[in-house]
Amino acid sequence: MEDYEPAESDSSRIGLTLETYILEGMLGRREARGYFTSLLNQLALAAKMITSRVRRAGLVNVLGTTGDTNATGDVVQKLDQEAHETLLRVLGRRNHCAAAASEEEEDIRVLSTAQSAQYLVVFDPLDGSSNIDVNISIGTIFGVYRKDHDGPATQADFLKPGRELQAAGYVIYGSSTQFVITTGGSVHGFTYDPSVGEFLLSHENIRVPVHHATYSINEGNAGRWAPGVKRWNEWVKEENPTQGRPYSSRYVGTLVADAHRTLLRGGLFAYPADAKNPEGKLRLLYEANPFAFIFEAAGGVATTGQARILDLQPTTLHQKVPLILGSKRNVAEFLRFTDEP
Ligand code: P6P
Repeated sequence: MEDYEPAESDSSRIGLTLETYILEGMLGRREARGYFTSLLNQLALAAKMITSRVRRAGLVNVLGTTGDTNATGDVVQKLDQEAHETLLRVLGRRNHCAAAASEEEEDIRVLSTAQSAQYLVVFDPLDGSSNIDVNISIGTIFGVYRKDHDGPATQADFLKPGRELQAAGYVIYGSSTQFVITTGGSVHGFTYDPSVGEFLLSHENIRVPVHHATYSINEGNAGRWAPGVKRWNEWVKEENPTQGRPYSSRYVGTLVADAHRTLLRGGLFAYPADAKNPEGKLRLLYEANPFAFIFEAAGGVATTGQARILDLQPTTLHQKVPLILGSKRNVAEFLRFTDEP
């Protein structure tokens, strides 16, 4: 990952469009290159197109499922498929993206063999799609790698540790649509203004608070957790006002929503391994790695409980991984229990 100058927070920049922020290299890149800049703007365009469909989901007949299941066995919602196809179509237009790996497809999709196609994109087109029909926040997650050889992209090109990401981000389709992105130096949030059709800078240089008395985990899995996770879960709920416990529990069931809240407010999100999901449930390439890259850039931590997420060497496109994500002190509290024999 190249050395970046973290962007200073400058209120005069609030309201700048995402496109301007990228074009003027304000994501903290020393040498913003045309191809990379264009690729990020293509991702922003795809986000606008998906936003317009998500916002009308209740009105246009796109709710419900296609009847298919995707590469990872999840039931495909119509909007999943639309978001997937939108991202592939937009990324395939400018010959800067050589190939994409999506949650919705078993293998990679080669998009260009042009010399200018120097990047690879991983994405979950619509995370939390089971929440679409009940109007709960959903999101898109993406990561950008550089293709480091000539010739067509192959699946092996995507099996890079997350620390080699060049950019990562997500879009949350919530009470407003927000686009959060980092190229490694600092993390910035842009809020969509439908009246002008632009993402406007609203959260410059996001930093994860060092601690917050909130935890986010599906406690319905408690009976399947390892003993250390169970002990941590009891500790956060103990009545101990002098130590600020019990913590508050917040769980949406959409990774993008739970991670976004944790990024802005602090605390801890955990989807640990359990007896039913011994490798965890979340996907390394297009869920855990992009969020790990974002959280570390914002001063947070992302671990499996045993290893730094960004150091993991992927072996398959859709492999699962336990994910513990959040504020430094909250993650340290969690590991204190799970590191015990
Ligand atoms: P559970 C949504 O289906 C998802 O992939 C993530 O967005 C979310 O964090 C997780 O699964 C929720 O899983 O088992 O708590 O419903």
